[in-house]
Amino acid sequence: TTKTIQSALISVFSKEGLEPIVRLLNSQNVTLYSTGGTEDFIKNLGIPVVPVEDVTSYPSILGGRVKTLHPKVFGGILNRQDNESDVQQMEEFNIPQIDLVIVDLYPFEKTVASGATEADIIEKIDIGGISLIRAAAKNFKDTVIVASVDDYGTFLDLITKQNGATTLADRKLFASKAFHTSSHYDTAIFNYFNADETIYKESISNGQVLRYGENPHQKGFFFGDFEAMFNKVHGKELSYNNLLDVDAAVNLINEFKTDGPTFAILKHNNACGLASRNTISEAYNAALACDPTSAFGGVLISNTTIDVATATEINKLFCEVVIAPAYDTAALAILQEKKNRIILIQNEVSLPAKQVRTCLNGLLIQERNNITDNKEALKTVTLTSPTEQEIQDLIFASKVCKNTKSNTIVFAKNGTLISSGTGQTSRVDALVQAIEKAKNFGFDLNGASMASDAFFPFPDCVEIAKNAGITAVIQPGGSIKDELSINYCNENKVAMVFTGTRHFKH
Ligand code: 93A
Repeated sequence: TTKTIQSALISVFSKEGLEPIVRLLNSQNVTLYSTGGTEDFIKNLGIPVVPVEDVTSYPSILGGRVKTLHPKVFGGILNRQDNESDVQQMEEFNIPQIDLVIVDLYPFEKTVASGATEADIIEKIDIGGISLIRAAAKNFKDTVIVASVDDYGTFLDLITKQNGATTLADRKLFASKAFHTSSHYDTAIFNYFNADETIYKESISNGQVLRYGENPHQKGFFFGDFEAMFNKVHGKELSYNNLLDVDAAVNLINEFKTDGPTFAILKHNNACGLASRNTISEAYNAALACDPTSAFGGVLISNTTIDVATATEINKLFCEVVIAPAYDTAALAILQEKKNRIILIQNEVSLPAKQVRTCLNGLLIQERNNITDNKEALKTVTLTSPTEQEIQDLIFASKVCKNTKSNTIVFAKNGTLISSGTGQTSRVDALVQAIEKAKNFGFDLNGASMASDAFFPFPDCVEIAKNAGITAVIQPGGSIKDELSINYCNENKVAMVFTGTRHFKH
């Protein structure tokens, strides 16, 4: 698979940086073919070069629009050296082998940016060059393609070091870079033609048209395969906000796949109720008790089949969406009594590994947060260790934390979400909000566990938490002032564990 370059076709708009390459190729006895301006440049260096016209027996025609577009050129690039009939046709049609192609395309983007006229811009749409690039890249098994001035340095180093030879891996890497160049080039042309976004508007309407966006005055679309993830068995169309809540619900319940029966209630993408119990109806009742006010109009999700007892309880609540892996037949009949209630069966489909959102005039892309804190990852940093129950509650609270908008503080006890502070601009505000909510709904925080999505910059949070009754704390750790929080916990017999993993969610 290692091949030595014996012939090259060079056709570059900018001649900058080309000289050392041409000199090296010449010193390695490579036959050079070239187009008009590039040919002059090489000749002026005193290096022998064959005009491409000698290969095609055609002059450059139509004002240069057709120079290299010829079977003898493309045959030389695209022939498969291990294909008998290709080899035979090369001979039959007297096609010269081309091992290396170097192209620098017409500067389309620069021309657009210069404010040139449409006619000038159109002339700068490279046809032959882009075809040379795509042909050589396609045939990377036999051909080397250098499609950008940016790759000259790498190419020079490579053929110097390997004495004119390339490996299959080298050629494939250059091919990948070449398709990057060609796709970028065609995208720029598309963007120029689609300046008024007509095609973008057309293609967006291929998405699922939603009744509206986040608010009634905003248009909204969904792009995705909803049917692959859910079987909708009842209810009205899902709205933009329903979809966001369903997304949050699925992400949250995924954390409790291996736990016992677990039920969650979400509002505005955050959990306002969550509990794990021996039965799903107990879990539902405990989840609802967390914050029955917020649960009104919420999205409900279960990790277990919904039975009649649970459906009967759910039916007393006004809720937008119910999601579960399955429903007992009689339970489904009960839930279907409310005409608009959306009922979804969640299929076992994994979510994409990457998350995308718009940012300024572009996109932000990140890997999904795949770390779920577990017992093994916990490091006790205080003299007091958490009890077995507290360890379970700490992990439970941390899983909620990970799926709640930052800054957040989550309280949990005996497999139940007690309260949380969500989306606050300060951690202390989140903590105070959580304490207030717990009190409002009649919870006793004594012996409860606390999770924080990020470290405590000051010891104020542990102090306020301890005074509210918290006995165990989970947090990533990593503040330069960790020691102050640890000292406070030690003096007040609070257990604290570090996870080393931050769970911001913005
Ligand atoms: O007008 S083209 O699309 N027609 C062609 O057949 C063709 N072949 C190479 N432009 C073509 N090229 C481009 O010419 C190359 O991509 C390069 O940008 C330029 C090199 O021309 P010259 O060697 O005459 O300076």
